[in-house]
Amino acid sequence: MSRERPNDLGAFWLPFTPNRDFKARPRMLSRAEGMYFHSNDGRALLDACSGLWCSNAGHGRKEIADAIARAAHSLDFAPTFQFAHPDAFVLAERIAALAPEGLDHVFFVNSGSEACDAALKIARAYWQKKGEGGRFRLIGREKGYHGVTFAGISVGGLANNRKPYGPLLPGTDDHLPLPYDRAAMAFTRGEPEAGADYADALDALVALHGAETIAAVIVEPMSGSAGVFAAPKGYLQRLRAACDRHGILLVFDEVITGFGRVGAAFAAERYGVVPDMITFAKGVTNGAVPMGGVIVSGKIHEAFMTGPAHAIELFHGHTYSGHPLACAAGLATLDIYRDDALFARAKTLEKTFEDAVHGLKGAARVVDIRNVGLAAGIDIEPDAQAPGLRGFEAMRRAFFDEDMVIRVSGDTIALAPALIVSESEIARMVESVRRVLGRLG
Ligand code: PXG
Repeated sequence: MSRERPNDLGAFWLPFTPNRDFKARPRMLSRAEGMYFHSNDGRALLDACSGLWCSNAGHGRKEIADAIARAAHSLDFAPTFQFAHPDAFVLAERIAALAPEGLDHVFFVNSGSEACDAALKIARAYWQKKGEGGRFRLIGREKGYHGVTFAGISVGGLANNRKPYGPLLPGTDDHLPLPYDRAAMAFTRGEPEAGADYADALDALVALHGAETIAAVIVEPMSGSAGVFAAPKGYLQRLRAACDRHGILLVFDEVITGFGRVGAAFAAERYGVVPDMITFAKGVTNGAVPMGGVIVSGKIHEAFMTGPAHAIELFHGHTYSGHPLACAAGLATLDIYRDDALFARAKTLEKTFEDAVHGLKGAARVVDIRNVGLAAGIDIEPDAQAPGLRGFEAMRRAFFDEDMVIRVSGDTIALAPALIVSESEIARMVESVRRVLGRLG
């Protein structure tokens, strides 16, 4: 960190943050190590959400820092338009090896948003290549979060992210329902038993529009930002079958679920369902350098590898696609996941985590608790006059009273600790949340 201190906090416009409130009482982080952030007033803060669901191996991993430094000294930048560098190929291979068989090509970008945007563009371009350019519709899901590009918010289903920005992308008006019914599913542990038939909603959209107009369906195998909604048992299989019946591409947005969050390299592995594309970001570099990407099936990739050999097959990419520092961080991160067997550790800890968070049933104002892997959503009863206020207050109290960093979206608390979390840290997290809930207005 630079030693310079800001003179005032005016210049930086914080993302997804009430800026005026923040600047009145800042929550400033200055260092991070293991399960902890350190605030600039000297407190160690338990990080209950792996940064923003990204530092899955815990903070301050020396191997990653060293790899980034080596890369910065030896190859600070290399274009990947018409040129490349070896690490990008090695990392692509390593990522593809973690994905289900048949998903063996990786397109690099710099964030989860760009990953979703790229996947949706590849889907439309694929159908044009196949001579079925009439397939343009991109179908998302209610409460879905696929980042903040125009495509991402269009297939996304979070109203606040969409409303200020219309009109949105044509061909994205239809959304599948979130496979969740509070009356039937509140306080479910893990994947709900019932609800696979929510996937049948795709048949209704096909009946309405014709399959020949639909390019792809994009879903998070576990809705993260919406507040941790696990897919019901059999739901993703049924969605895969419906896509197959109608020739529609299926994209899993694994920006959160990838790299161990659900006890496997990808949710595709946990559920035994093979999508046509997987988007990833966050955990691929442990959050240490921005990076994202799309893992693409051989079938899709092959469709592009036609035409004259000198011609560009996909007019897409970024200055920083496959950036050397990101690739170095990615390789060091994947080594840690493998050497420390962190995906298996997440799986082993899942039950302990589940028992701990469901222990909050009956705590003040808790109206639902959901979990899968090392992720949990805890719904607080909203203040009828001010939705989101209690969630916001919970986050602030956790920080100032409990020395803990939690994520909230609206009135839902999200817990998603790094995969290195100890059982005692899980217990502490939950007890801190309990105290915070007890003190809410
Ligand atoms: N897809 C999914 C499933 C995500 O969760 C993105 C795409 C976009 O990634 P980028 O790198 O562009 O932010 C995300 C991001 C939260 C929270 O606490 C979630 C995200 C980001 C920040 C906060 O809900 N998810």
